[in-house]
Amino acid sequence: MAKHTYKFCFGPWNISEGQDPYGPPVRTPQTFDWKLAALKKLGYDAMMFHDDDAVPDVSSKSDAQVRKETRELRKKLHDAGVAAELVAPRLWFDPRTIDGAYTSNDPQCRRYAIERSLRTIDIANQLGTKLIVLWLAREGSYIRESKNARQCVDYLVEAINRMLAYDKKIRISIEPKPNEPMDHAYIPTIGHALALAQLTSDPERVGCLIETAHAILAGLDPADEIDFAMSFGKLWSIHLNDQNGLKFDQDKPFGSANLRVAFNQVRALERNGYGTRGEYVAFDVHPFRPTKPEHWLAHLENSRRTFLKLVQKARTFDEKQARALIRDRNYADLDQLVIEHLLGK
Ligand code: GLO
Ligand code: MG
Repeated sequence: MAKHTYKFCFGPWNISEGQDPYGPPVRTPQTFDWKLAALKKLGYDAMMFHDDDAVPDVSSKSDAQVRKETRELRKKLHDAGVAAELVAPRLWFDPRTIDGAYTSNDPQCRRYAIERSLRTIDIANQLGTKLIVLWLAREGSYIRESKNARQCVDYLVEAINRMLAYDKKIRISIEPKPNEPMDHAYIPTIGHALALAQLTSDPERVGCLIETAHAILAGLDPADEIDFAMSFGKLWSIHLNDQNGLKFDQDKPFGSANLRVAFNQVRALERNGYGTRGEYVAFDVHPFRPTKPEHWLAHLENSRRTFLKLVQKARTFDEKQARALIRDRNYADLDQLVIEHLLGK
C-alpha cells in the first residue's frame, strides 16, 4: 500500500454556531481571521470556500468589488501559507433559487444561477484553484409533478457546459446528496454524478466529491463509492464525516457513528492512492450543538486524529492473513480479524 502523507482541509462553515431548524445559534460567530488562525493552529493545509465565504454577500457586489475582496483574501491565505482547495457557488440561499437553481422552472432564475456560477469561477481563479464544487442542493423536487425531471437533466448539462466553456482549465466536482433540503434530489449518488459527466461537453473535466454522510443517506457504503469514483479517476475531493443511519444530515466527526465504515473508507483511499495527485482530505463536520465555545474546534481536531489513526490501522492490517481467509471463504474469521484489529491489543 502507498505510504504517502495526506493534506487536510475544512471550510469556514465547519466552525458553525449550532443553529438547527428548531433553534437559534448557540455560539457567537467567529471572524474569518479567527477561523484561518484556527485552521493553521490545527495543522490543516487548506481551506475550502463557498463563493460568499470568499466574498460575503457576493450577489450584491460589482465585479470590481468582488475582485478587490478576493485579492484581499488571497493575500491573507498567502500570508498564512494556506491554500484554497476549491470554491463552490452557494446556490441555495438566494430568493431566486427558491425553486431550484439550474433546474428552476423560471428561466430568469436559471440564468441567475449560471451567472453566479461563472463568477465563482472568477473567484476560484483569483484564489489559485481550478476546482469548482457543485453541491446541487435544490436541484430536485418536493413533489414529482412540479418539474420535468427529463428536462432538468438538460438544464444541468447546459449549466455545466456553460462553466466548462467559460474556463477551459477548470474541473467540476459534483457533490451528490440524495435528499435534504429536497425530498428527492436529481443527482443522488456518485453513479448519477459520473453518468451526468458523460453528457457534458468535456466529460474529462467533470468528476465528483464524495461525502460520507450523503452516501449513507443514499443507503450506500461510502467505501464502495470511493472505489467506484476512483475507478474512473474522478474523485477530486472528499468530505469525510459520519452519519447515524437514515436521519437528517448529521455531519458528525469522522468515525463517530461507525468506526468500521470509517476504516473501510480510509482503506479505500489508501489502496487508490488518494492524495498522491494533490487531492485534499476535507472534513465536512460540525460541532455538536451543546458544544461550549472553548471546545469549538474539537470536532476538527478529532476527525483528523481519527483519520490518521485509521491510516495506521489500514497500513498494519494483516493483509496476508486476510487473503488466506478469503481463499478459504472463511468470512466469519475475516470479520473477526477486522474487529480485533480495530479493537487493538
Ligand atoms: C451539505 C453539503 C455542503 C457542501 C458545501 C460545499 O449537505 O455537504 O456542506 O459540502 O456546501 O459545496
Ligand atoms: Mg459536503
